Amino acid sequence: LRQKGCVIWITGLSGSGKSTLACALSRGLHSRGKLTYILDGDNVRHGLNSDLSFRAEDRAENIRRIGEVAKLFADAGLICIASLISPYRKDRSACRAMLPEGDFIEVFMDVPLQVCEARDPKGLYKLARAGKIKGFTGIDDPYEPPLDCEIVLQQKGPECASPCEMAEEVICFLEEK
Ligand code: GGZ
Repeated sequence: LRQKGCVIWITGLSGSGKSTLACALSRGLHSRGKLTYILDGDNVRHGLNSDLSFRAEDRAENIRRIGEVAKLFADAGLICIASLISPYRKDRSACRAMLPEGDFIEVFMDVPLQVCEARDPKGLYKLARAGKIKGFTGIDDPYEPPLDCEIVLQQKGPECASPCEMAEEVICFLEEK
């Protein structure tokens, strides 16, 4: 029995929790007997996309390649979870257009810049503020939030959802479809 593939595309700022959600989501889906594969921007940039910088054209190419690979996984019947900043709307919509209607589920990690910057897990915001990294998303490079994505996960108030709870919300969406 073949499961139907799709792409879950997680977009948001650095430090917004994309990779954490991707892992929680993958675990939740595995426990329901689903096959998944995670394509994480930061990881893919070490291999397949190691030739790409963070200039706008290179970000576009990073996103295009990950979109194409995600489509291959979805064609093979897997639930492919792509987690990358993917800051520009036009690049995300180009990936959406690669897939049949309904097979691209865009999830926006709606976390304010101040929260991401306070977390700063890798110290990159600090470097960006000091001018040691140029063109850092949210600091001196734009992030265009989705206007019409399938799921928005907010982490604004003090009672924000855990990664597991957010993963369950995404899984509920998939089950309803
Ligand atoms: C944004 C950068 C940059 C710049 C290095 N801008 O939080 P991280 O560290 O682990 O994840 C970020 C990762 C972003 O790669 P993506 O492939 O997701 O980006 S994009 O979709 O825009 O192509 C961050 C690190 O790389 N990083 N320099 N200038 N993030």
